[in-house]
Amino acid sequence: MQRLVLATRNRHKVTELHAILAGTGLAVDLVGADAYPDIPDVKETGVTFAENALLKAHALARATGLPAVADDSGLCVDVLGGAPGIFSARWAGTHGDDAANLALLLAQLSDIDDAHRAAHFACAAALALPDGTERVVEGRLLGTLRHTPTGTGGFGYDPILQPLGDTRTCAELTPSEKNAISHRGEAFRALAPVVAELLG
Ligand code: ITT
Repeated sequence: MQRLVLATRNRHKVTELHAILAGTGLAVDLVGADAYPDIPDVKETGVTFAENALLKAHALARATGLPAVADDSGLCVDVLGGAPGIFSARWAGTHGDDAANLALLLAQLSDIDDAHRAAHFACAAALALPDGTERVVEGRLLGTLRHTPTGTGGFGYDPILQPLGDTRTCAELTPSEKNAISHRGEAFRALAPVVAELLG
């Protein structure tokens, strides 16, 4: 089975992507970047989700000699002009401090009423081959932001993003409910046929 390396050390993402790609019927052996501990982290110097996803995928494909997939994702808040956006993972200063990121965002939006709390999760998913071939696709999950965190599932900003048409937050959805509508689900379901075409 073709091995595909996934350019993330975020274990939540590895779990989500296993489930999403399994659901597409794509037969690949998906391994996280943790399987290659000597490979240095890539600086995310891009200014869009797509640029960063491609940077991460190319770096891993070059380093491993294997096809690599990467995603870059984040929360985009309308009233903040799309922020935190590509800075979502380190909005409060420390990369991956989900609790601090969420608390800072809620404090910034404390005076904003429900009519102006539209936001979306965005995800760019990239495939890079060792020969430099690249593809990138995107997905979104539209919603509104709650005033207080609710739910214990998921990660990151899930406890405050309520998807359009639902009364629950993403942190109250089951993993399969979230994958069915999520930005990452949409992006990776779009990437699956591209992977099948280029590696098939
Ligand atoms: P890698 O770079 O190692 O993949 P990361 O967590 O840093 O892991 P990103 O750079 O893509 O990933 O940053 C995404 C941030 O955006 C993440 O830390 C969350 O704060 C937020 N985010 C992305 N997708 C999310 C989701 O499905 N639910 C909640 N928050 C999400």
